Amino acid sequence: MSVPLAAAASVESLLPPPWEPASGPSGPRITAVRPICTAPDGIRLVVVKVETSEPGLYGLGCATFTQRPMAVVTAIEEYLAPFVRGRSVHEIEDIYQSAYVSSYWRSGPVLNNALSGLDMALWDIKGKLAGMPLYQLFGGRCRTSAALYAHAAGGDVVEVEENVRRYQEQGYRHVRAQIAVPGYSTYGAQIAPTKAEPSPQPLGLGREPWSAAAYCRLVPKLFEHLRVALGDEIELLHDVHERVPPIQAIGLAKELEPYRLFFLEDPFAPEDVGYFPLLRQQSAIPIAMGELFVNQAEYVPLIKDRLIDFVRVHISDIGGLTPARKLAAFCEFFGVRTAWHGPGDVSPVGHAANLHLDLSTPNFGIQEQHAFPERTREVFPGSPELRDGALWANDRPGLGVDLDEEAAARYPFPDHPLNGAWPPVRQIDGTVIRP
Ligand code: GCO
Ligand code: MG
Repeated sequence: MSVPLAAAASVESLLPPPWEPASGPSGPRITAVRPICTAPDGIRLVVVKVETSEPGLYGLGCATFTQRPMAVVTAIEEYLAPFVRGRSVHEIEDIYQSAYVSSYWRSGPVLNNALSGLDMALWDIKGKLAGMPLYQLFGGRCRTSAALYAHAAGGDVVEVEENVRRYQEQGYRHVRAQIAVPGYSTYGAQIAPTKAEPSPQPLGLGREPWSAAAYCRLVPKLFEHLRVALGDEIELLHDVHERVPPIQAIGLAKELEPYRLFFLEDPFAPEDVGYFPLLRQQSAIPIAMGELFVNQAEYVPLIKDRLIDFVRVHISDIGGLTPARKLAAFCEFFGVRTAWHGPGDVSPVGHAANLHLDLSTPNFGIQEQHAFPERTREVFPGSPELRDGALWANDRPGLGVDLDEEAAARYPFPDHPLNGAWPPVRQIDGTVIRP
C-alpha cells in the first residue's frame, strides 16, 4: 500500500484494510497489545496479552527473548501495538504478513519475538472463539501426548548415570546427558556459568575457561559409560551448543556414532552450516539444529538437502505459530522431525504452543522438557502437565494457559545492570568463544 507521508501519521488512515468492514461480521477487534514481564523462577519471561473489543476475550503469546527482553517490550509497545490496533482478530495470516514487512528490514530475534507474542495470542483467541483447543484447529491429534526428553547432568560419568536413572524411574525414555569438564566451564552441566548473573570482567578473570579439546575427549567416554551401564533401550541425546570448532565437531560425531544417540544437537554454529554436507558424508549420527535460527531462509537448505534430522526451533524466535506450522509441513515432505526448543526461557504459554503442534504434527520427533516450578504454575494456571515422561494438554479452548497478572507482578525481573545479557565464555588465553 503506498501512503503519502502526511497520511501515514494517522493510524486510522491505514486501518482497516479495504476488504474489512469497519463493523459487523468481521468480529472482535484488537484493542490493546500489552507486553507483561515476569520472572517467577528467576528467568526473565515476556508474554503478550492481546485484548479485544469483546468483553473477556483475550489471547496470550510468548515473546520471551531472555537475553534482550526490554528490546522486545519496546518493539511491541512502540511499533506492533499501534500497527494492529483496530484490526479484526480473525485475520491472523494477513496481520502476520503485514506486520512482518512493516519494518522493511525484517526478522531477527527482537522483531520476531514481538511478532510471536501477537501471533500466538491471535491463535489463542481463534481457539477460544471456536471453543476448541488449538490442536483441534490444527487438524486434530495424531498422538495422545508428546514424548519428552529430560536433562541429566553431573560432575562425572557415574553422577550423570544416576541422574539418567532417576528420570527413567519417573517414566522418561529419552534423556539428554551433559557432563562437567573438570577445571573448565561447560554448557549444560554445573551451575551454568553462562547463565549466572553476570558481572563485567576483565579478560580471563573470574570464571573457568573453556577447552574444546578437553570437552571432546570426555564426551565419548561419558556415552560409552552410559551405554554399558544403562543398556540399549534408553534414548540418549547431547547438546554441543555450538562451542566446538567445526572439524572437532565432526570428529566428535564420528566418535559418538557407536553409542546410537537419538540426536546430537547444534554441532555447528549457524555461521558454520556449510560444514553439514561434510559431516553427513562422515557420520550417520542423527543431527538436531536450528534453535539459533531466526529466518526461514536458514532452514530451507538444510532441510531440502537432507542434512539434518530434527529442527530445533525456538518458535517465538521465528515469529510464532504461523511460520512454525509452515516449517513443520515443509519438514514433513523431507522426513525431518520436529523438536521445538523447550527450555526454561520459553514461557508456559510458549510451551503450550509447542505442545499443540506436537500433538497435531505427523512428523513430530520429541519435545524438550522444562518442569515448571510451583511459582511459575501460580502465574500461569493451566500450564501443560508433565506425566510419565510426556507432556499433556488440557482441553480448554485455545492454548489452554492463562496468566494471573497480579501474581506475575509479584515476580518482577531480577534487578541487574545487564538485565539478562550473558557474560562471555573465554578460552584459556582470554579469547571469546560462542556460548
Ligand atoms: C537447549 C538450549 C538452551 C539455551 C537457552 C538460551 O535447551 O537446548 O541450548 O538451554 O542455551 O535457551 O537462553
Ligand atoms: Mg540447545
